[in-house]
Amino acid sequence: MLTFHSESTKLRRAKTELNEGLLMTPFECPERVDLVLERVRASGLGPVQAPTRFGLEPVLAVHDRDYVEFLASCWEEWKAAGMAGEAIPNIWPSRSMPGVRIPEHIEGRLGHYAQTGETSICANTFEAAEVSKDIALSALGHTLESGEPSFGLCRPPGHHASSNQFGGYCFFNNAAIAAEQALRHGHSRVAVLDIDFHHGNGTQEIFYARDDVIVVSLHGDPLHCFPYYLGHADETGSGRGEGFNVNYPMPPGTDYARWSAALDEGLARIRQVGAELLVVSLGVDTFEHDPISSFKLRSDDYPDVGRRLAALGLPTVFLLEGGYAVEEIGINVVNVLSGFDAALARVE
Ligand code: OKP
Ligand code: ZN
Repeated sequence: MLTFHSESTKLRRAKTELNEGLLMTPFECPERVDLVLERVRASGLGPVQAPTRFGLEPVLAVHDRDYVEFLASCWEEWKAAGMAGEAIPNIWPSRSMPGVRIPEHIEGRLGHYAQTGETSICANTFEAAEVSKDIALSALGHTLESGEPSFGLCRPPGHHASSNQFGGYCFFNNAAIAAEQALRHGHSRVAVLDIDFHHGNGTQEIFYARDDVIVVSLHGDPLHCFPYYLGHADETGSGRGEGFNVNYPMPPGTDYARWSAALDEGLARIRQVGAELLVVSLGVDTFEHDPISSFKLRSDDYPDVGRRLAALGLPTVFLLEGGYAVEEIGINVVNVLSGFDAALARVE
């Protein structure tokens, strides 16, 4: 399997994440990329290639222009306003303020475009997000051309980013951008399968009213887990999108037996609707030792995840999302990918 990677994903190195009432060093750190890459190389998964540049047009196909412009200038505006630290959102228009307007001050605009308060914007956040989506689009391009699977070593991740808000370490929704681009290249139905521990609320929002992209997400129950407010089983899509959003919320402590049964159901649904291409939002924060999640998957479970995905028989693009047990992130990611490859080899 071909891996797409760029050192430029590491340009974002935020100093702060608001977690458990403390400003901490972010879990979503550049070292994650090094450790996955190291394991890709050591395992002989396949060649590593640099992404090509696609510009902002494919981004604007899923994100609002004013949101993209905000991300592009946020850090400069924040510094120009004389702020001492990183751009940490701390004020939002609330439900009790109907008809709010977007303010001019960067602090107010930051809150307007933020879902959550843990994610700081710092120098080069926009540049890293651009490279991350270029990696996703390059991986997609390779799979569209060759039919072969590919892996985009994306960072920052994307699945929480909605059409007009960042949050949960995500700025551009890499999986949504890739899925939309696959449609523009002639596919009529694409599946996004999100196996990150956290619900892919951004991906859900972007495609909620559509039937050309089916979104299937397995995640911690939003009654107990971030991002809390979306991801319930009865969120099934709207209008023509009814039935094309499929959520499998599962309780803290979920093990591989339960999780893989949900995976099989999700894969059956993807097969049933005739999806032609699979985009996998690949988070390995389902791992038993992940510091911010609560599922119980073991490193040895991940090759079987890859095998089950391969059995779908679809052209497949893997895009990295979460995974914060950095010691094991490389092993867990590459276990999925090599399990997938090994199953393909058996079919050929
Ligand atoms: C991003 B991705 C836990 C708080 C969670 C943010 C998590 C973002 C996850 N106490 N904070 O989906 O891996
Ligand atoms: Zn996650």
